[in-house]
Amino acid sequence: MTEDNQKEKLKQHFARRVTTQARVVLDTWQKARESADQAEILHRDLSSATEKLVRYAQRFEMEKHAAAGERLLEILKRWAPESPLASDVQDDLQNAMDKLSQCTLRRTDQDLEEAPRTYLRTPVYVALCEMEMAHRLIKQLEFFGFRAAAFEDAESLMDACSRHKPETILMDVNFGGSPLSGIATVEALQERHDTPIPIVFMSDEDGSIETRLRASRSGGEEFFYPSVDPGQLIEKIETYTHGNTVEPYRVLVLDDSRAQAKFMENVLTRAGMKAHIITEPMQIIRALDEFSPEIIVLDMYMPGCTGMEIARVIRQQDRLHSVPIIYLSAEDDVSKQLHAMSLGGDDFLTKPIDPKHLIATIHNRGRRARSLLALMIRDSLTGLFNHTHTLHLLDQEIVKARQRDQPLCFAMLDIDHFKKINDTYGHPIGDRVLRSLSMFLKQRLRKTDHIGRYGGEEFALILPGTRESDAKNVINEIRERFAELLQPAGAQEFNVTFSCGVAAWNGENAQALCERADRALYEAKRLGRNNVVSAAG
Ligand code: GH3
Ligand code: MG
Repeated sequence: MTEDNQKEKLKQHFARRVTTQARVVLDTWQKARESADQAEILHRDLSSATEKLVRYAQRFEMEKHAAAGERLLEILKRWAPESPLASDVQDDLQNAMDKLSQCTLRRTDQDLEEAPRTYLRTPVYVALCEMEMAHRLIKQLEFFGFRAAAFEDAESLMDACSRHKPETILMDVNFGGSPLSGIATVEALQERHDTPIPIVFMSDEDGSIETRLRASRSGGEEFFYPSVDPGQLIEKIETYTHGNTVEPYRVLVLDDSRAQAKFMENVLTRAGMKAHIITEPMQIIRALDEFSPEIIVLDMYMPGCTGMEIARVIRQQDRLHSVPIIYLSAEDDVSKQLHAMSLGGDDFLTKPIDPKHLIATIHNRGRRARSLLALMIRDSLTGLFNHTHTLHLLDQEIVKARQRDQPLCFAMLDIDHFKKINDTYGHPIGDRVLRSLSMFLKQRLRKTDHIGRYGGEEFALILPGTRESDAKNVINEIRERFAELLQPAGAQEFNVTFSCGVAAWNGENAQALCERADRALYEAKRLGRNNVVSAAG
């Protein structure tokens, strides 16, 4: 081993120690939040764990971890041991923890194995009459990267909720022991929060309309009767925990009046949207390419050309066919408005614009456009990108990788002996397996990665900015964890594995890259399945 090699190995070894300690800190924080001895745990355990983290991080020169740890210590010192935890201190602590978990999440060679994705999520609370079932479910949830906790009685659940609002609660209608006592607990809980907690109700005994109504009124988003298998429940829980992260709408505004454009930018930004403003019609093509807007707002009359002419040009491009176009003008002649709409517009707003009206229109159009787009580019069973869109994304990522001179990996993944799963347990269970793998991948890959359903039981991963060894490590970890996951099928359970071929981009086009990944996948199958194989160069 060369000296450099040795140094690198040592560095990795120590880096792991820092990330492990960071994990202990995050763990202690979570434990404290759910415990009645919160203050004591924070003062005693959290302080000492953090001190250790800072010491390690300084010694091994991991500045980000050191800074995050120091910030934590500062906050802890500010807070006197005998006083209760004030909400501003609690917020500061949470922010510092978020920072810490972010630096722990960074996917470098060193902390790849440690990445504790789960800490970024708020918990799912499980309130079922049968503790055994609750614990089984929690185990499954944890496999998917959720943090979950079970409760024995209404009191401890209420207590935990007041300390940490959960993302969702899975609730037995009769939780607590008597008929409908679960719903009563939820009613009491919701009164304490400004925004209701989404609840997934289940019942073995009572599916009557009266009960369903009462459950729904108390914030019940789902009602399972008679009770369901864990796979289905987890899928629902996934919906409620992911729906919250809505990306801001990207709105492109073309208006030749600088003042009007500025006003629009202000209104849109304040409403939490991403606005890109241009005042020169000839910049439109470039803005479309670079900003890829989801909604376009066009002024009707500009020097040189009209908004309607611009709309026609936009509509001539296939990929922009479904992007909503909203016209903006002082025009109040209805027949002219209708004419403008017939040329590819979706809405017409007259100046002066009422900001509320503008925002409402953009929201409505944007939401609809997103759901239409999702139908076009996503696979309906798994919600992943479909084959065509995956290839389109791969083309785009190749262009970016070339521009930025960055690595890029493409992986093909195929479930092992899937036909047998269908034959043994039936097609619906097969479908459930496909969804469970797709959720698993979504949970464990970065936001910047793209996941596609390439074919029946074949998935494709595009991993920008990733070297082959990193890609292989990440996928291998996913493979091992997925293989441990128990797939429920009625009273039975089974395990599923997948094989994968990874190819690092070497300057070739998308087709050649796919072919290499495909050959590596074939090789992975040939070598006995349940493994990840790198493509030949
Ligand atoms: P190998 O380990 O070699 O990949 O074997 P395999 O059985 O997974 O591969 P094979 O290509 O023989 O079978 C794939 C099966 O996947 C056949 C097809 O019926 C099934 N399949 C494809 N799409 C779907 C789907 O959407 N849902 C379900 N349930 N099954 C599907
Ligand atoms: Mg297969």
